[in-house]
Amino acid sequence: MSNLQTYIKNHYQKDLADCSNEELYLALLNYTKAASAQKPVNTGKKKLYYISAEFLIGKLLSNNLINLGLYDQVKQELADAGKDLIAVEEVELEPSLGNGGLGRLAACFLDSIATLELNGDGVGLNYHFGLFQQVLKNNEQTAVPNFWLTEQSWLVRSSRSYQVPFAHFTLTSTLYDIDVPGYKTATKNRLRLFDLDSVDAAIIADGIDFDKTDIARNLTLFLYPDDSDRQGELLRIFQQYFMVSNGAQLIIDEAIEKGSNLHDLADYAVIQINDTHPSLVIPEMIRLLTERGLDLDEAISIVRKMTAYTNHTILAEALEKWPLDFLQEVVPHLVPIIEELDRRIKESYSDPAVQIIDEYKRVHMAHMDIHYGYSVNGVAALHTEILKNSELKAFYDIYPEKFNNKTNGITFRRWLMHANPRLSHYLDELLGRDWHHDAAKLEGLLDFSGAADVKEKLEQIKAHNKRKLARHLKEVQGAEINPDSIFDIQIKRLHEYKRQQMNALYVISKYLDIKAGNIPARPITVFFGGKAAPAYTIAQDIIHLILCLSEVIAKDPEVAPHLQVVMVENYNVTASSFLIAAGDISEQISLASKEASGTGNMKFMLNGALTLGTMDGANVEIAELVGEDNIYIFGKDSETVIDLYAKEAYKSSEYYAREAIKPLVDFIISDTVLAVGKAERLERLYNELIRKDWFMTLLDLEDYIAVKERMLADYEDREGWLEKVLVNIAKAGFFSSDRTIAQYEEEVWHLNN
Ligand code: 26Q
Repeated sequence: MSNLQTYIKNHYQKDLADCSNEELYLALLNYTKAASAQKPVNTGKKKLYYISAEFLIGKLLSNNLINLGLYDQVKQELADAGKDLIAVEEVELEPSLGNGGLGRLAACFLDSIATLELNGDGVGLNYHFGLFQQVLKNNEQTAVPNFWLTEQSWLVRSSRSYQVPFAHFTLTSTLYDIDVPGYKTATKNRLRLFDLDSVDAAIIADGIDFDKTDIARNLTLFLYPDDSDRQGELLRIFQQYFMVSNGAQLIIDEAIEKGSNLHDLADYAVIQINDTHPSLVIPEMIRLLTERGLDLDEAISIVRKMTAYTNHTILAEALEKWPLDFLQEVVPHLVPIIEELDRRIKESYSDPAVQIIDEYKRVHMAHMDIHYGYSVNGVAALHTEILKNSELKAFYDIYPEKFNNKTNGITFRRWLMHANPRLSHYLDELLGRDWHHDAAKLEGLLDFSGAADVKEKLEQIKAHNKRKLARHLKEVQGAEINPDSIFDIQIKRLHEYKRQQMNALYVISKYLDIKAGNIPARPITVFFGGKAAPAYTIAQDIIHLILCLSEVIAKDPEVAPHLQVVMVENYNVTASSFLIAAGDISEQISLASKEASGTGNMKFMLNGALTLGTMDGANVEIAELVGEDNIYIFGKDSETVIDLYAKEAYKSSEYYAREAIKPLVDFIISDTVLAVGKAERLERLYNELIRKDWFMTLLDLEDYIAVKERMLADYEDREGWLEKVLVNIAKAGFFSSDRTIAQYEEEVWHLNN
């Protein structure tokens, strides 16, 4: 590849130094695409199709440059011409093709699959607006369409196109590809995103509302925020079927192109079903195979040999159960197949818990996946144990051999090299570069335990990243942040089980403490970031409370110098890179048993933040790795919580009555907060907490406050704190998604053997 300067001269007849950042971005986009176009795609016989409704890939320019080995050269060339790669990066719009953890996981996995040179593509949908953009106004969230598709982009329109039959019409798809270059590999993979040429943004009315019945014009307009309204559900089925029918046709075509006779399809393809959103691929693949002449028994047995399912949740409301009526309305040709799959199960098993179609005629998508796939995995050790012992016990009893754990991971290319270049370079200096390909090598950092110069450097790097975040937030939302304060960060989708409301109650307790004259040793900045599904009222109310507290505190001269609350607007992958590198305290405070894994917890650990968390999801594994001295654990454990649910024994009113808790909860509806907020929202949240509190906020609140206070006190022992930071970074290697993907290959996919 010629250098960038020459490329720009040849293609744009201009000097690099004379280009605007916009021109440089487009030049770099095409330069990078050209570089990856030169790489051949992986060609192994067997191929993985990672089907997912979400791929939260984030901006791609820098990461692709890193993976292509061009980053340092390009950065230097730009700098020589007085240009800044960071400023050029800002021109790129972030694709918002995901909601949160599950979508980001899929993106990290694509990076690792390519890096390990495994033959595997992502398959999904090309949403024109993706997830909504969050605008904070009057202390509330509003949702507006997030425009990200530009005329020139990473998408490459392919010539592949399929017919997808629905009840009353057939749609013709177009396939777009995005290259996924591995980290310094000879080969690449692709993200295959299906779309419809007829989609038309003109049908968007107000905000993110649109005519949900005009399928040909709306099918790939938006990604669904996780709890959709009733009429939206039909559209969700349209989207899911469109995704999997295209995916199944692609799989069959590519296998035939490589010589498959379809009887041997399972030697050519394996499908990973990312949560139940792509589950209709099972009946669709069976339909397509029988249409092509295979008999039903054989089609079922082939599909069973080639599909594997990942579960990401135990929350009942997030497990998809589609009314058979809905499927009849959208994809009637799948209904007899699903009924037959269900009939076979009912013939063998009498337990209603394992039925595919239940007594209310609802189709349990996860049940179909477990019966008709060969592998079921959870995403962290604790989560998989809960699936086996309670949530999916009836299935584990039938198919113990199908169950396996794959603890999630994150790609260190984005979450260390790109998000935190200073730390990344410093680790190179101390340890060499072996960790780039073998993350376990980070353990070498333990050799520097106790080294004062290393700790000092880690401190400097964190301070730099804190200033960088402060500058960024000043620029994008005008926030004035004290970079010398402790950065306490909770960034993730808004959900009651994640308990942002508990953190807000801590803020109240700190506020009242300061008002009472107890000044903290050092100022604290509490950052929140996250979107709430527009139809999820209580989550909106929690955002409202956070924003009100932020205003109350900012306007109180007694408190403002010591405490600040910042709600980061439109939290997304781009924002998270800044936040992750700058965190001191990583808030991972879900109700034990409810967070399947979490991946933000891993990102913070890798970047030298200490975890304040419950024994939930992957926090449990972090705790095991770093040891109890290097993590701050509080709250009831999962067994206790599961037991409380089983016995219906948790009464929030009993906790509310406690002396330490009542004033905090009451403050939500105090005159102070009501003066800046909406009574309806604040009262609803207050009532929810004292009457129901389904996710047991008040159960863990006192312990949370006590442990957080201990953590803040420990922060003042800088030597001691930085020792813990060092141990956390050293032990983070386990959470590389390269490790996770190697395990999927070894235990589930078997692409190379
Ligand atoms: C369901 C039905 C209808 C419409 C939407 C949905 C829907 C959409 C998105 C249901 C769930 C999701 C997303 C789930 C998710 O992000 N789960 C997270 O997955 C991470 C990766 O495994 C875990 O780390 C998190 O613990 C888990 O919450």
